[in-house]
Amino acid sequence: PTAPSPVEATPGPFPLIAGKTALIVIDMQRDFILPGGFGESLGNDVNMLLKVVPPLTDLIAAARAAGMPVIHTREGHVPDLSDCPPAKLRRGAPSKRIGDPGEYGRILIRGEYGHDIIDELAPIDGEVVIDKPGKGAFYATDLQQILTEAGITQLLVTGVTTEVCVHTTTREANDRGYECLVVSDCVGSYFPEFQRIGLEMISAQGGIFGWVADSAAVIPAIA
Ligand code: TIU
Repeated sequence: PTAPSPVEATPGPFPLIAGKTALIVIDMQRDFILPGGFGESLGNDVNMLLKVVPPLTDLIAAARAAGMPVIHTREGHVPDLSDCPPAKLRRGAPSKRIGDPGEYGRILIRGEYGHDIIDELAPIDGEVVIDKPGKGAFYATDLQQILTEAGITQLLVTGVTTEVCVHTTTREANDRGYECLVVSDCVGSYFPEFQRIGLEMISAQGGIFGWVADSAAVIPAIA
């Protein structure tokens, strides 16, 4: 670990420490991002998420070049749905429910094409992929243990969606003592107003559960 390189962030500088920071990429899965997947079956316009891909591609490349760990997550369930609470299965009125056949295989089921990460952001050899049944990346996963063993205390948080899995994971991480910077152009929501307010909620009240900065501010600090 070297001295912190401060990132210009809201509500104030984020002390990024090389060797103690990981980049987490949440749920950049075909089922959320491509037409015909779970996201669209919920009634959402998936185009809203596609704009995250170019800046996130650059951020992941910068992290890899700097030797910063990149950790990917995927939301989904085992084929018999035994890890999916009935309440989650019944929720809402999607045109297709979790486990139903979709355009890319069974919706949000591990091992199906739609459950996997989009080609542009595919993990490379050696990167951790966390399969999670919930919205948060800590619930019912090994993430905390993996971070502890790697000596990680700070997270750069990216992925989709801002107000659901990104928020849940950032809140869970904050409660566990991690300092989290959410990268504003590398997180996406189906709802523009949730994107804006979701980011404001993180850094309000003096950074109540995190910091926010864009990739242009983060990339020079990790290079
Ligand atoms: N990954 C994630 O955010 N899961 C969701 O279900 N998000 C929605 O916004 N629906």
